[in-house]
Amino acid sequence: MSKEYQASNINVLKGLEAVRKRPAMYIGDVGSRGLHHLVNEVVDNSIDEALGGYNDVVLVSINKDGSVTVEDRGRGIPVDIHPIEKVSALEVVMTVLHAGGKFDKDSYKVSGGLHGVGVSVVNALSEWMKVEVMRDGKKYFQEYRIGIPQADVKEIGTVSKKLTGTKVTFMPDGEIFNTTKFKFSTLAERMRELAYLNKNVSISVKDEIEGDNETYHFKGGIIEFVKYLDEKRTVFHKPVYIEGEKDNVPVEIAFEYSDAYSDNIFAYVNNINTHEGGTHLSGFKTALTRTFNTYAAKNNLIKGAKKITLTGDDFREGLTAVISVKVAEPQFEGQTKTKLGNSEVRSIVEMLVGEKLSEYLEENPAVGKKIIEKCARAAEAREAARKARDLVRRKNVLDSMRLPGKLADCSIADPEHTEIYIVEGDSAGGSAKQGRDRRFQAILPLKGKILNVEKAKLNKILENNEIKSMISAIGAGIGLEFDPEKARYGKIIIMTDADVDGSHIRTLILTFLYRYMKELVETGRIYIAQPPLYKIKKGKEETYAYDDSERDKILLRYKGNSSEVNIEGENNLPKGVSISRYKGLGEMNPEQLWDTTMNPETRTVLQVNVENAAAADKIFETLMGDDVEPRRAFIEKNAKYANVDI
Ligand code: 0RA
Repeated sequence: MSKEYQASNINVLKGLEAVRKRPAMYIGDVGSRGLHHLVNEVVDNSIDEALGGYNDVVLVSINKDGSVTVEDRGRGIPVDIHPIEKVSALEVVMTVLHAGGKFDKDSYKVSGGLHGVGVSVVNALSEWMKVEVMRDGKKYFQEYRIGIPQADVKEIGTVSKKLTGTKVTFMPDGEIFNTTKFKFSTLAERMRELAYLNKNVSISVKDEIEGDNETYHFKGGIIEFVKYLDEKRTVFHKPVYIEGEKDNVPVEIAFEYSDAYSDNIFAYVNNINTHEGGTHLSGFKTALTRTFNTYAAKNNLIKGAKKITLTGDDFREGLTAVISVKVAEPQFEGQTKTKLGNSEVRSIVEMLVGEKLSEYLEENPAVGKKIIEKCARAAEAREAARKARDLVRRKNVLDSMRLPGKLADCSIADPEHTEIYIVEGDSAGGSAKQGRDRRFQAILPLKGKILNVEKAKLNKILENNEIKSMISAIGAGIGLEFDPEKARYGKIIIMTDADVDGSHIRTLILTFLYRYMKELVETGRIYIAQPPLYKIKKGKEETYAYDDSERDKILLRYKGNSSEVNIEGENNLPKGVSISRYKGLGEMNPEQLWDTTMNPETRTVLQVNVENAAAADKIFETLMGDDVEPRRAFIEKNAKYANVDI
């Protein structure tokens, strides 16, 4: 059967082959990110069913064998014979590129970015895949290997007529992916986000290997989302909620103000986080500024000796907002294809927000007054900060022409090829300066504590010496004026000791970069150096181990596999072998530092990425906010990942 099948479906095979040949074109990359994208792709289909009102349950499971199952209670993929392809529609959806959407024109299909490539792509990249469909009182089944059906769709039983749905199980192909290990927390974060954005759906995730499980169902939708985002902040009022639809574009917005200094606006189109913003976001911002200013003027709410005009920035300080729009044919633009381009959406959002927010303010004057007063205070503070910054500028400290004295710059100027190591402590800085390749590696040692930017006003931040040197070394400004094009280095590598202090300093630096040079984080230009934890010596031979398991492997090699190694007692070390644990970078001489941590040929660096911006925001808030207890709990739970895997 299989051979005959292949011969008659040559186009299908060609399509699947194209996906396997260039997987990155379809799913972004073949690392952990691309791997998790497979799950999102299947879940998107279940959510599409929910958007149509046909589904309210999604179950995601990491199975014991490492495969993933996504199950829903939607209509079930149709199984009737497809008029053109002459095979079951189920088989077409599972094997033909972009077939899924063709059945169902009315729904808000996601057609940009990396989403919406179709389940067939997941199928093509899976060692095997199994699908079960419940429809019309029957249960159907089909199985595939690297996308190729192993038999026709088969009826395998009967179920209650009312019970419909789809269950897809797939094993990612180890020949395609660098890693095939799914991470519960990555899946759970996305499912939580989806549950906030789709209030009618209950989404469960479980990990049969690690034993984790979570169920997310938020009846309050994005109202609960903003509350969750502001959980650790002091808020000034209950969330404002705006909902409406115009020209077939449903718009949903929730926002509130807190005592935070930054703004946190998360804008979604068809459940995709549009990191780069776009017309929906600009429509919202314009309406927010205009409506509040009109309201303030009308009610004479801005007082004080000199009348200040409130700008958009003033109305966004401390603002936490979630914008969610559904667009039938979204155009995604920008570097990472996460910027909405549809121009009609700007005026739709602008009009809806203008109208509904004015109404809201008329009905809730106390909230209106609080917000205006808060934003007026923000304007005053901004004015003070501007003066402070001008003063600093005049002193030339922030001037990119004047580099910090501690910086050992590299000789190449092209950021394409250069990197800067931000190093904890002068002594490690000294070793790094001597050990580096000075052509393309710059070293900036930082001494003492970096200010916690999560808790300080901009003018205070600009007074901090360590922060000033980072700003001028990188040379691209900060905050609203930050211009990633101007960054003097391609990679920014944070190198701190492998101890608690080092991890704290690393988090402080990351927080600063995330809040004030966000694009660098978003475009993957921030890295974390990985110095070794142990040096193992036998005679003249020295080996480095970067974690405990690596250390044990090396020891086992020295000992031979004859007996177990117990490193707890030094006495049990193999004969002639000694171990030293590095306490800090300063203990390594320049050559060692180069060999183990800085040589691009041999080092490992961890790239910091923001897979999920809402989760990252929460992490920084938890790590750097006022409450000690959640921070302690978080660090204990995530000791290894806390600072890296944001
Ligand atoms: C094509 C057409 C219809 C539904 C689906 C695909 C569908 C796909 C997936 C993938 C996972 N869960 C899914 N649920 C549904 C429309 C069905 C109809 O018109 O009855």
